[in-house]
Amino acid sequence: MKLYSNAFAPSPRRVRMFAAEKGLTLETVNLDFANNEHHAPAFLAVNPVGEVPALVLDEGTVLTESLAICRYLEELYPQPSLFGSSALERARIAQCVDHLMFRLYVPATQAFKHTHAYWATRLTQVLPYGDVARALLREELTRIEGWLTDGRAFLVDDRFSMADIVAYTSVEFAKVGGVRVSEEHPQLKAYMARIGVRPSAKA
Ligand SMILES: N[C@@H](CCC(=O)N[C@@H](CS)C(=O)NCC(=O)O)C(=O)O
Repeated sequence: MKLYSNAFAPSPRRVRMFAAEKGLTLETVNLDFANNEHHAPAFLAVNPVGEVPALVLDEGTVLTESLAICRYLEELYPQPSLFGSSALERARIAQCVDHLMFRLYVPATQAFKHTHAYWATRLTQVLPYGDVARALLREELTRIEGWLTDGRAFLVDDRFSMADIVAYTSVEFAKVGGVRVSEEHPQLKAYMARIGVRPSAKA
C-alpha cells in the first residue's frame, strides 16, 4: 500500500495517526502543495480531485477520503479497535466523529481557506465568511470544553478512538485558520497535551 500525503494537512494526518496507533508503517509519498504537486498530472492520475489522502492498494485500487481509508485499515487490522468494538460503541464513536467533522473540521477548513495567504491566489476569499467560520470554531471549542468538564480522558467512553484523532488533528489545524485553544478552555488544553504526547501525534 502507498499513501499519498502532505506533511501539514489534517486529512492525511488523520490517516497517519490512525496507522501509527495500529502500529502500521505505510509507504508514504509527501506531496508539496506549495509547488502544486497535488495538481500535477502524475497525482491527478491517482486522484482526479487533486486531494490527499489517497491510498493505493497493492492491486492498484485507489481509496480516497480519510475516514473511508481508516475504516478499511480497521477492517484489515482490527486491533486496537479505534472505531469501537460493540454496536453501541461503534455508534457512539461514529456520532462523535460525524459531529466533529461537520462542526469542527469544516469550519476550520473554511477559516483557513477564507483568511490565509496560501489561498489568496487559489480561490476567491470572502473574509467575512472566514470570520463566521472562526466564530463557529470558537463555539465548538467551548462545546468540547463542556464535554471534558466531567473529567473524561478521551472523548468517547474513556478510551482512545477515532473521535480523538479527528478532534486532535482538527484543533491543531484550526490554528492556521487563526483559532487557538485559549485560557477559556483549560480542559481542552489539558486534553490536547494528553493526546499530543502519544507517539502517533508525531506521525
Ligand atoms: N474529505 C476529504 C478531504 C480531503 C482534503 O480536503 N484534503 C486536503 C488536505 S486536508 C487537500 O488535499 N487539499 C488540497 C487542495 O485543496 O488544494 C478527506 O477526509 O480525506
